[in-house]
Amino acid sequence: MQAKAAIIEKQGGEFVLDNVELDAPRAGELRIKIAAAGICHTDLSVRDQYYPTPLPAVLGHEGAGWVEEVGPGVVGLEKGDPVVLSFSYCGACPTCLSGEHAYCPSLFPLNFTGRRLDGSTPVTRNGEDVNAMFFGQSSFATHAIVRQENCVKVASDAPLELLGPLGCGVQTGAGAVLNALQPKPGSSIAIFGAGSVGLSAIMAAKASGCTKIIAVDLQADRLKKAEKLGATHVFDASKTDPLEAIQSLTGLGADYAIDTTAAPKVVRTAIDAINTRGTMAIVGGAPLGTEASIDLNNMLFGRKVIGIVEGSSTPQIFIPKLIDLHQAGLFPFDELVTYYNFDDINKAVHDTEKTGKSLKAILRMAA
Ligand code: CXF
Ligand code: ZN
Repeated sequence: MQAKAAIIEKQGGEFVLDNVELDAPRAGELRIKIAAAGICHTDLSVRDQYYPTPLPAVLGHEGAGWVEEVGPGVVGLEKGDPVVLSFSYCGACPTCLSGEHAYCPSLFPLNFTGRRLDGSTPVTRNGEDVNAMFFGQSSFATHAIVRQENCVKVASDAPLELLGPLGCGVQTGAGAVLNALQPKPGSSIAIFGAGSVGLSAIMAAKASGCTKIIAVDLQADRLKKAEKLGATHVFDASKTDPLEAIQSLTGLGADYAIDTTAAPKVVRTAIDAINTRGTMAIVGGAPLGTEASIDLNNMLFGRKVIGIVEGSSTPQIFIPKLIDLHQAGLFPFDELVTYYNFDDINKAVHDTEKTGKSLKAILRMAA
């Protein structure tokens, strides 16, 4: 069938809207009519080729929509079902079978090669292959072929247009706290970067009963939002030394720190900002090969540095929980969102990267 897709043609280029042809879903796949899709920083990292997904490609990995066609062998999903789309995992390896789907060793081939594992792509333009299956979904399009592992079925009255970002950015921040770090009530946590991932972590820290929730950023409006969503203390790193400020506030350092910036200097500060036996988590994706320094003696005293991908989530379990938390008023992630029409994708990117007007842009395909 024909679909409209936003294609990155060349490194650093704008999205180009064009008509493409979608194959029928193969075994284990579905065709989804996309309602809306969020823009995540990783889409822009791939545009810039910090990750080597080949171009031209259809990106987009925070989609939500309705099942339109079900391929052979798909279990538990039917035509018309509303779904949130998340990352792809194999579902069959020991890591997946032990419930650690975010750490599937096939995560890179399934999410970043722009192809199915057999090298094929379901998207063509004028008879030429276009790379797709980005995060198993390529949802910057009116329709997408996805793997069943990507799909999280949601209630028929769920606010579908809002939910796409739960599939990546929001679950990355919230899951780092709720699934991976699991801070005890009364803990202190410092969150570096108050973008959509950091703000999701802040809301989750509040929901977990953390009593010192420290946000560090360079932009006053983001810090204001951080305060609104649960930060108890905010530091503008362009005006205040965040390390000194965190040490003086906590005495011995924070129990937990999360870096969402993937900037080596910030990562180093976040490690230095934790107490002995504290844990610092890296959740942001840096260009391949990026390195950061550590103070070896500091590490001797029981400090831990861990990487957390996609909030250590099993999307089919965690996303419904986030929806419940949202409905209970405990996770107001709608506060992050600005909506755009699909045709305005380049404006949405501009507002995300250049003006800071948008914390989490959502493109409406069905409008
Ligand atoms: C990505 C970061 C790079 C590894 C896969 C997950 N996170 C969100 O887009
Ligand atoms: Zn993402």
